[in-house]
Amino acid sequence: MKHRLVIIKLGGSVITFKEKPLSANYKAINNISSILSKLEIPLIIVHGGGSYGHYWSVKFDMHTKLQKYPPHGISVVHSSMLKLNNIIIDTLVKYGLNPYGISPSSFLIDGQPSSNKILELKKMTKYNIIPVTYGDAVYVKNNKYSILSGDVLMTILSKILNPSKIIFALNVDGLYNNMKEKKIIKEIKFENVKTHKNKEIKFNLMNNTNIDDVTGGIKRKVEEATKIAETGKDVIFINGLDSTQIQNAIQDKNFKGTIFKGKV
Ligand code: IP8
Repeated sequence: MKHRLVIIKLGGSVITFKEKPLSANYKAINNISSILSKLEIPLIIVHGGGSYGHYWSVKFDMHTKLQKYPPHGISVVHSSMLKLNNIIIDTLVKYGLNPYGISPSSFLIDGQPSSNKILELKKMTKYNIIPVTYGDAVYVKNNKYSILSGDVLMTILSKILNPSKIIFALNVDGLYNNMKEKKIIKEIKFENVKTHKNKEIKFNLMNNTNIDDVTGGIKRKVEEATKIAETGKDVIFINGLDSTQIQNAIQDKNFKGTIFKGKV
């Protein structure tokens, strides 16, 4: 097995039906697990909350802001994420893979990433384990919590682990030029987004947000991709409901989607 780490975020809209509370998309999870089982690649999976975590976060008015939240809300949001994580873990196991569910709280100290702990995740992949972490209600300190998005975890992990590939699997074919034409942008250059050279792209990317998403939908993904691209790494957006695209992206083949090119 070659040691080129891939980090993939399975969006909540891929692994759940977002409009139907507490409903996992087993077909999508099976397809993805099946594809991953053929690839033999060191892998870390991050997944979103979809109709599990987001559903309960909205109900208990919990969001990314660090503050005191109702204890029952914290408990229920976390418990729903454990359930979703377990569905993913069980499916990966069914396909012969070796996933290991990891709560983000186990590698954050006072809400801040612990490099030592995070480096352990990469070590685990060397011995054929697939760490599977997720967005969650995380304890920070002084009885304060926040909803941490899996998208933010992507930035944290990418900065520390230096992966060879960073992939966001969405429920659409990539990032759209705008919401009217819905043309997929094939390539975005960090420099263009950062310098506002291409104001239209930046504006449209930042404004196609799903309001039901407590962590910020596409806007958050673009923000995190920009942070990752700033470190010189490319970020790929593909449709996770089309598992062939996951395979193509991982295997350096032509894929349908958007590549957000890292800073040169
Ligand atoms: O879907 C959010 O993770 P995301 C997790 O990756 C919760 O933003 C608990 C809503």
